[in-house]
Amino acid sequence: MLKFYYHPISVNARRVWVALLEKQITFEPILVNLDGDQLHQEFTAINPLQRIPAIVDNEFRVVESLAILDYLEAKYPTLPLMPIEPEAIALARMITTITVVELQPMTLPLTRALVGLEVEPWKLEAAQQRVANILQFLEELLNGQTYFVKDQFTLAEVVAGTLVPSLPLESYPYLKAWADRLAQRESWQQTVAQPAAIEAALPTIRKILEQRF
Ligand SMILES: N[C@@H](CCC(=O)N[C@@H](CS)C(=O)NCC(=O)O)C(=O)O
Repeated sequence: MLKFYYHPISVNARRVWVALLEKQITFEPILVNLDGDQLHQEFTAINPLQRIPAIVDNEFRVVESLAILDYLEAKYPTLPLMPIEPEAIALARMITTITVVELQPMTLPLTRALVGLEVEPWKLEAAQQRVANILQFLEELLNGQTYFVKDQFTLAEVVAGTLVPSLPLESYPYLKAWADRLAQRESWQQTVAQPAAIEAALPTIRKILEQRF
């Protein structure tokens, strides 16, 4: 059975978790405690970069959340999460890439501030500006539709929808309605980080943010 290495507060792992549930793939979840398990030899053998998520499917190992999503899509094509029209593929890829490459790094200074770590004011302000800029672009792309690719639920939702809803969306009514819609899905409800889990992981989150970002 496919093994899924994760932690319940990890945004990077959650996008894979949601995809596994949406595609109804049977899997064995394996919790990796981020306070050190990721550095142990057993997990390092699976991911030498010592990060979750990772999967092992029939002895085949994949790391990096976007690569895992691509693998799952190709290997388990029923209940597809990627469109087939060129324009729709480009749009879905644009959203997933913007989320991971542009938006996610900009949320790090905001998270640092949220958990009480020092952030230089100019860095915080620049990150807030950039986040606002990206959310405005996503708002325009969504343009009141049910999903980014019209009425088709795709990886755009899986990837953006597991990060964007954690940001303040009062100024973005389309994104807010979309986030509320996603929150109704079973896959979102099953994978949402519980306040107790977040609270328990706060020291670990602080440590990782202090050491790496
Ligand atoms: N680019 C990677 C990022 C993975 C990543 O940063 N994972 C975090 C959890 S959200 C992690 O494992 N951190 C452990 C550490 O930094 O020691 C992906 O998309 O899979």
